Amino acid sequence: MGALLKFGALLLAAVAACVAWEDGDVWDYDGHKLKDSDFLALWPLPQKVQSSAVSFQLSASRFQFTHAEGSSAGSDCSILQNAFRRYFDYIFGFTKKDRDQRRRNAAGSEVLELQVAITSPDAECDGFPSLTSDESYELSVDQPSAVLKAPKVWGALRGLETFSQLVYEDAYDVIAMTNVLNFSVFPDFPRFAHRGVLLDSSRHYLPLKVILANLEAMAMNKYNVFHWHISDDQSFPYVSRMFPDLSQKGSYHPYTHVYTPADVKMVIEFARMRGIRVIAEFDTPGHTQSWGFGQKDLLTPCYTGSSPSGTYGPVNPILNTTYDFMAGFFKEISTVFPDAYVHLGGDEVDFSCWKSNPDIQKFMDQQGFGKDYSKLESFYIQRLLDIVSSTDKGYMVWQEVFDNGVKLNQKTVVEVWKSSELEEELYNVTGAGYTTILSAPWYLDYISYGQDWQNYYKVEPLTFKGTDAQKKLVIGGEACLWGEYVDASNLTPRLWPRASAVAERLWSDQGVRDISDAYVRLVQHRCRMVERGIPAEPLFTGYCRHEYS
Ligand code: CP6
Repeated sequence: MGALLKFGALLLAAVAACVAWEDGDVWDYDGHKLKDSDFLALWPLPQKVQSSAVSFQLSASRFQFTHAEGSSAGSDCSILQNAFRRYFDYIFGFTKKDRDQRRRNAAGSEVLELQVAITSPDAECDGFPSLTSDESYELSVDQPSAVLKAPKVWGALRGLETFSQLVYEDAYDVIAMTNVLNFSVFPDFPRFAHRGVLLDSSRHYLPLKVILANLEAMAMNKYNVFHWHISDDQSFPYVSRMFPDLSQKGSYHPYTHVYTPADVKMVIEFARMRGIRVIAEFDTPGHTQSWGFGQKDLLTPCYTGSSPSGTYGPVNPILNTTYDFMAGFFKEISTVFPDAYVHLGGDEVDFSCWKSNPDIQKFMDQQGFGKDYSKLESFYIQRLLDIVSSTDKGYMVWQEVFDNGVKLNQKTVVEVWKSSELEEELYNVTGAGYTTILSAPWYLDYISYGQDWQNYYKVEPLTFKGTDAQKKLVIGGEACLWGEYVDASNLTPRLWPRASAVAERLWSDQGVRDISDAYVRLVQHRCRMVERGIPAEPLFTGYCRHEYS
């Protein structure tokens, strides 16, 4: 890190007194020496950072975001227009009572605009982000114009976040609340393409407001996937047009604890504006108790001895009606959720109910499955995958689906969640040629005393043995916040800034792993989230200049 930055500093020799990241001095425009902690608050850290000793002023009354000449996006690009408004508010949020007239300094030290140039012919303004979206960007800060170049809007969004993180309040004049820029950042891009957060809206209903606030926080951390674990045993809050009884009877409350088609649309559009994909998970055949209330005969009746016990197990895999239902349901899902992938679950299937049911036993015999119930599970999943493939969607699955030997198509993403034999699993999944994402080390629903973010931060996804080709198949990871002990009252502070540690691991260079450097930046990043209205919990003792209120 240091060497790289010093090299960068040499390149910038034309600028007087260039400084390196760790040990240089930076001065503001009034000649005050700044402490590192006044400005070193980039999170996640860009691939390369070059700093110069020059800092600039910004003023709410003069600063503008503009479309650069020749950009393939203009003021009809809603993603950019929307982002300009958001970031203007974030940058100048604390200068509402704009005192900066008084602080106007000599000409030549103020950034008057950030010119945004989308450099490829198709900016993708009207598109949805995808696994292959280009999120790279280049930012150079100078006066009177800073320039942000990106091939696509997705990179521009990441660059706008970085730009906003370069702004800080001058530490030496608390009244004047001046914003200052003092960095040039050159090409930045993510290390991994899939950087997700899993939220669980089944164990507890999550109001729309909470989901949107967390999408906002995700964008601040350059996350790009919202894995929406929308249904599970406890409730089915998704309002299906084709099967309205699923939520009518399977949600915690049919009017107040559901996601209507309009709600779902809003989540998807809010996410799109921030370059975030929404991947819906409808977990089957296990984790489906709530589906049973609204869809007769979908679940397997369990038996005690020779009679039904009145309880139900996983989806019944031996009935044709099951597959007719799934075909209709996932056809709808494929039109409601625009992402190219849906998550089909497939985890933790409990075989005891299947074992108890005589019809299932008979079916097992007929199929020659013997006593191996994982073969029955595979039988179900295989048919489900064929159904979903016919809707032109790719799919993601939990690792058990791979472990059970189900034939998966080549673009399947296998999500590895078990921490025992994690490296072996990554080796096997990638050895079989499948892409994979990692969630095992990042179960944020686990809490403990102390700074557990450090454990998430220290994880290195590519330490498993395997060829370079295998390692390329690890396309990212997810921070999971399972919902058994989480609802609207505690979700956001439990997730942030702990998920920020994962975000840096997935975005920044492999070599970025200095815990004490991370600590200093993360403390400030957390305060920045707080200032932006996200109730992120503290890392340790201390204070923010603008506390949560
Ligand atoms: N719910 C679902 C869960 C979990 C999984 N699937 C889970 C399992 C173990 C732990 C945490 C969460 N709550 N549907 C496993 C992917 Cl430790």
